[in-house]
Parts: sequence; C-alpha cells; structure tokens
Amino acid sequence: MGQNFLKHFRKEINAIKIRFFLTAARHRKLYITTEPPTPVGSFFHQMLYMGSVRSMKVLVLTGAGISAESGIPTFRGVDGLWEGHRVEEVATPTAFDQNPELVHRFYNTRRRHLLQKDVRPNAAHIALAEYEANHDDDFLLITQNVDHLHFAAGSQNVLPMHGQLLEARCTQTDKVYPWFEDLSPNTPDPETPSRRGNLRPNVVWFGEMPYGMEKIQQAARNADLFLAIGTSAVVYPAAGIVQQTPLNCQRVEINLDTTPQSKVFTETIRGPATVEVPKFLRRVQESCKNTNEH
Ligand code: BJW
Repeated sequence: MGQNFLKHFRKEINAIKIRFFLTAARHRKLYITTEPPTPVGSFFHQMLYMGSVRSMKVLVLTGAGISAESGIPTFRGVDGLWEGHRVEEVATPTAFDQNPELVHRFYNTRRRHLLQKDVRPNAAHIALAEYEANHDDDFLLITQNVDHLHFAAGSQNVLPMHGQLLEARCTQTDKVYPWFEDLSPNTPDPETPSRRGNLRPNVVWFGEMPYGMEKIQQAARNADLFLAIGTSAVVYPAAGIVQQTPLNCQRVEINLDTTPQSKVFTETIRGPATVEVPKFLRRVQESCKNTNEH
C-alpha cells in the first residue's frame, strides 16, 4: 500500500510540474509566475515563485530501443551479436583499418535492411514528430540511432549524434554523400572515380567524437524536460547527458528495463516505446489543456 501511495504521489507531483512547464509554453513561451510555492515546495516551484522568466525547452534522447519495434535489432539485447561479434569489436577505427571488408559487411547488411519497405517509423517515432509539430516548445531530438526513422516520421529538429548509415563520408576530405548502396574497399570516389577506397559509413565509432557535442551540452544545461527513450545508458557521452540537465529539469526515462542511469531520473516508465511514448506525450498534452482551462 505504502509503495502504491508513493508511486501515485510521485506521479501527481510530476503532473503538476509538467502543467507548470506547459503554461510557460502557451503564454507566448514566456511566463512570470506570481503564485506562492505549492505545498510540494520543490526547487522547481521555488524557482517559479522567485519570478523566473523561462521558456519551455524539451530535450529528447533516443536509442536503439525506440526502433526495435520497427524491426531493427538493438545492440545489447539477447540477439545483440552480429556474426558472433559485439558492436564494440566492429564499430572502431582500428577494426576498420585492420579488416575493412568485415566492417563494410556489417554496415552493408544493416543498410540493406534499413532500405526494406517494412522498416518504417513506429508509433513512438510518430508521436515525437507530432508533438514537435503541435507545440511551440523549443524542441531538440538527439538520436544515437543511425537509422532514418525519426526523419521518416517527420521530426524536424533532429541531431543524429552517432551519424547516419544512409550516408558515406570521404576519409580524405570529410565530405558526406547520401548513400544507399553497399560500400567496399574498392568503391570509387563519387567525384574522382579513379580514387578508390576512401569512403566509409558516416557513423561514429568508439574513440571518435560524436556529432553536435556543443549543441547537446548547451541543450542539456537548459532543458526543462528531458526524455530518454530506449537507450541502455552505457555508451558515453550520450549516457551522461542526463547528468548535465539542471536540478529543476523533469527527467523521464522510458525503457523496458532499468539502466545504470535510472536513479538520476525523476520518473522511470517501464514498457515498450510504442505504447509508453505516445501515452506519456498525451499526458503532457492533457496537463497542458487542463492548465489552459484554469
Ligand atoms: C526498449 C525496447 C522497446 C529495447 N521499448 N525500450 C569509460 C568510461 C566512460 C566512457 C568511456 C570509457 N571507455 C571508453 C569510453 C568512451 C566510449 C564509451 O562510452 N564506451 C563504453 C562502452 C564504456 N565512447 C566513445 O568512444 C564515444 N566517443 C567519445 O567518447 O569521444 C570522446 C569524447 C570525450 C568527451 C566528450 C565527448 C566525447 C563514441 C561512441 C560511439 C558509439 N557508437 C555506436 C555505433 C554507431 C554506429 C552503428 O550504429 O554501428 O553507437 S556503439 C552503439 O551503442 C551505437 C549506439 O548508438 C550506442 C548506444 O546503444 P543504445 O542505443 O543504448 O542501444 P542498446 O542496444 O545498448 O540498448 C537498447 C535499450 O533499449 C535497452 O536498454 C533496452 O532495454 C531498451 N529497449 N527494446 C523501450 N521496445
């Protein structure tokens, strides 16, 4: 009984926080509250009482779990091995230097799979895109996934921090090309076909710097709502983003399982992304409606 009460109480508090955030979004994205702190007395409410002028900033981080229900295997699930290799063995610059055929084969297989007709955005990708389209919030979607499913769902402000598999990059010039074919150590350069073997998948391997780190760190520092979906939180720097969000940030994790970072979140939701992401975003929306009616 005590457990249930605490769970219910935490949910209520979170709903109150979200209502406050959404008021901010509706009132021309700026608000100054004059209400005294509620009995909840959280740091968040204290901040509002002090008359802070804030805008609603939503930051979302997605991992392989969000695309699992679109048929794309995760990295560290039970079926997480590829030809007996862990991703940590193939997704490195050293592996590419030593055995480019193997690494190309790994990505060629995955690229071909991505291009199959039945690989489509699912309800979670779509819910995020719709939320972004229907709200004035400052919204950034960081994805660790190299698939194109957030784009296919219609999300606009997407930062693929680990690159994109449907792109190739020249190792000499860093020029990036849309790419839908297999790559090999013999693939001719698209601009100078006499040069061969300079293309690699435009993805971020271990030991390489992810894309957009400055933007990510700034967004984390300013986030009002941080939502992490379907990531095991073992790969850095993505796993550390939650730690960079401010104390008053509402931090929500949606995952089938607990992760090493679960304790840092203010709310953890256990269940499949296709169910829980639309449900959570509807809850945010409902809070918004209720706030407007009062
Ligand atoms: C569901 C679900 C459903 C399933 N619904 N949920 C020691 C300490 C700290 C760091 C390091 C360290 N030693 C080395 C490092 C650095 C290293 C690192 O983190 N290593 C760790 C393994 C220890 N990181 C790097 O090298 C990074 N670069 C770097 O650090 O540069 C220096 C730097 C310094 C300072 C600041 C900034 C940078 C680069 C990391 C590159 C990762 N690349 C990969 C491959 C990309 C290309 C490709 O796709 O092949 O990225 S590895 C792989 O893991 C891929 C993923 O994006 C990434 C994360 O995986 P993800 O998405 O979390 O998937 P899974 O499978 O692990 O988890 C799925 C989750 O979904 C699970 O939790 C399920 O429960 C859940 N789930 N179905 C909801 N239906």
